[in-house]
Amino acid sequence: MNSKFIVIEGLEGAGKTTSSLVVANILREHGIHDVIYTREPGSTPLSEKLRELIKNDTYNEEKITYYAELFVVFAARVQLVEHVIKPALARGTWVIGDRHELSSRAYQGGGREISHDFICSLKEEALGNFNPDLTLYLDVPPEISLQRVKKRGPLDRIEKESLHFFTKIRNQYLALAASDKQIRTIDASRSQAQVALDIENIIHQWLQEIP
Ligand code: Z5A
Repeated sequence: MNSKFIVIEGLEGAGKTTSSLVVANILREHGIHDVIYTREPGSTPLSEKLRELIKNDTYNEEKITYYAELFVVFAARVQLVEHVIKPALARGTWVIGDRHELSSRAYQGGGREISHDFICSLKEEALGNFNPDLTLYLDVPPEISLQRVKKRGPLDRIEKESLHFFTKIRNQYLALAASDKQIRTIDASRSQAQVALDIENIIHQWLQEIP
């Protein structure tokens, strides 16, 4: 079987980091041990710098514009895909990604209301037909996601946005997931054990279906 790119998506605190370990365990049960983890924005030296820039909110009151935000997350993604993900897949390593392009369509498209067509054309131009093989979307109401994040410590620039902003993002995630069979939606407002069980079932079944 060729190596694959599996992405985990969702609002902050949805459980993406926790779930990537669950995915790796299931792959291991299937004899797949050669796995790397990525996070977006991040996971290359330059992309990690861009991550710091996008999460920070102190630029002497200079606001990051919505388009600047979109271009920064895309710049980080292109670096990651070209320097890490594609080479990994080419040498037979599986990749588990904490966020990918669906995040831009949800946050910058749904949250910031940048045109979906524009984001798709940017993606086509920068990454062509490179896409994840499977996306697990962890669906959680923003009220719950923000509660979990607040327990963790100080909020970053994006986490300080309003509930309305995160509601728009969630609605966009749900709409995009409903229209794409490659995206599987999981109710992540339940316990970690229940979420893990769903992930297990989805991955087991998906692996059987791979030709
Ligand atoms: N961003 C963007 O705007 N556009 C883009 O294209 C991309 C990103 C790629 C990345 O931040 C930010 O960049 C993000 C979107 C934006 N901004 N915001 N806000 P990040 O990587 O730092 O944050 P994150 O991706 O949202 O990760 P996170 O906050 O670490 O959340 P998580 O990985 O989904 O959750 P977790 O760490 O696994 O769990 C969080 C806590 O909840 C932890 O204490 C767990 O024990 C607990 N948890 C997890 N699952 C459960 C369940 N089921 N029940 C109870 N408690 C749970």
